[in-house]
Amino acid sequence: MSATDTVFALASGAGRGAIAVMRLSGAETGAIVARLAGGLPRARHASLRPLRDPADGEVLDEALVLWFPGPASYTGEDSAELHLHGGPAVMTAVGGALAALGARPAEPGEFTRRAFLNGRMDLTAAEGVADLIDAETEAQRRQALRQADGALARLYGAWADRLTRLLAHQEAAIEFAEDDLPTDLGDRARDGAAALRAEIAAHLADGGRGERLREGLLVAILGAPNAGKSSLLNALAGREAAIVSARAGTTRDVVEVRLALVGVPVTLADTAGLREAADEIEQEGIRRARRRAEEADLVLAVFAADVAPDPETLAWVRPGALVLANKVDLAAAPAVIGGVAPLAISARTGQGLDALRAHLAAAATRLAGAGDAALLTRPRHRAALTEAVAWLAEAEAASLPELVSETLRAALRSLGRLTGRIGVEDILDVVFRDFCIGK
Ligand SMILES: Nc1nc2c(ncn2[C@@H]2O[C@H](COP(=O)(O)OP(=O)(O)OP(=O)(O)O)[C@@H](O)[C@H]2O)c(=O)[nH]1
Ligand SMILES: [Mg+2]
Repeated sequence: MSATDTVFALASGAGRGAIAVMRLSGAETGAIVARLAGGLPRARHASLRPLRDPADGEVLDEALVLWFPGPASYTGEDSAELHLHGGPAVMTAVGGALAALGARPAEPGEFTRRAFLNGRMDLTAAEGVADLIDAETEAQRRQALRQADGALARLYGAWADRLTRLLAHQEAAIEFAEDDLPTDLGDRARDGAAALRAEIAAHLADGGRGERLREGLLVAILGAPNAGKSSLLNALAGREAAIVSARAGTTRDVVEVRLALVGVPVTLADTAGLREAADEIEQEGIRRARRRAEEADLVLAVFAADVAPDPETLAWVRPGALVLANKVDLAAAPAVIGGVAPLAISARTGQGLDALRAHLAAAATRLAGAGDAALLTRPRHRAALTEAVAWLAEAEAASLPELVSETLRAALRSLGRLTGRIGVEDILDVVFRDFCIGK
């Protein structure tokens, strides 16, 4: 199986639909489409054609055929799209004909992989394409689209270019020490490394917002039995997702609902009421409640306004938690709970829920952003950039020119892994472009 095979795949979802898009890419695309559609249409123009079985000439479907000659195509190769009628039998028949004409079914992600291999996009943009397909909310869509469009590729590419130049200067200073080159090249490389390190460090100090937006936020509802946690979950979700009853200890397991808050995906987790439980199942439920709260980006600590605050929940009143006094239809909310002024709500009457939603929306924006900044979105990005920063710090501290060179090269490799670009040739290019060494 080679990367130069001509491949095909259904680009639209499986199942019945008005239209199904079959996509092809590879060197044989033109020949295969010409056989199937009785000639190639004009490049990048839609053309309605009968598709014929190569074996017996039977018409398989009337399709809109699009021909995208490489290299100005998504994959960089000759490619085509067949817009078929979206029935399973049509897709099977056309797939069979494509296979008979020498194409093979594509692997998952193979079109985008080819686009990367052919230099049409870097790794971060390819990840953006995957995220765009998975995006559930507005803010996620915005973030993924920016990344697919190359926002991170441009940022990291520009850093890699600067680093390549620094390295080239440093190497030139070593190699051609006797020649007629500026004498402060070494200092310039070190200063440049310091400036670049500060920029990358600032990019890393984003509070993990891009990663959180990609993953979604976890909000855990915690409180004593009967405080009204499940009632609150249902009120926020707008449906009866969790069982509510007057019996303390109703919820035994974690009950989760997915919501979108200001375009940020949020998993809201209702948990078992915290107390000294004798029952083994309830104990396990409480263990799970605590674990979920520890993982959460935000904890909603729920107290019932008509009973004294319980010590178990009070222990969770800490920075990052939102303190709620529920059941304010039964009793006035205390002025402070655990040193914090609680938000007064009633899951039953709906009082205070708009204010709570506003608080949650503000927290979501603060923790995850709105997807309109070029933020790193994956642990992989963070790891590579952290590594680059460490190498740059070493470059600044190094006294031997060869060591500066070596550490700059290591920093460049970290950035290169991030974007999937950068080889030694890039450095040679800069050396020979910036300095007219020899002829
Ligand atoms: N009056 C009033 N009753 C409420 C309110 N919220 C919940 N309740 C009632 O309080 C009781 C307990 O509610 P749940 O939502 O099951 O409480 P919980 O915190 O999930 O309880 P556990 O699952 O046992 O931990 C039920 O009878 C609810 O109807 C409220 O705002 N006002
Ligand atoms: Mg409950």
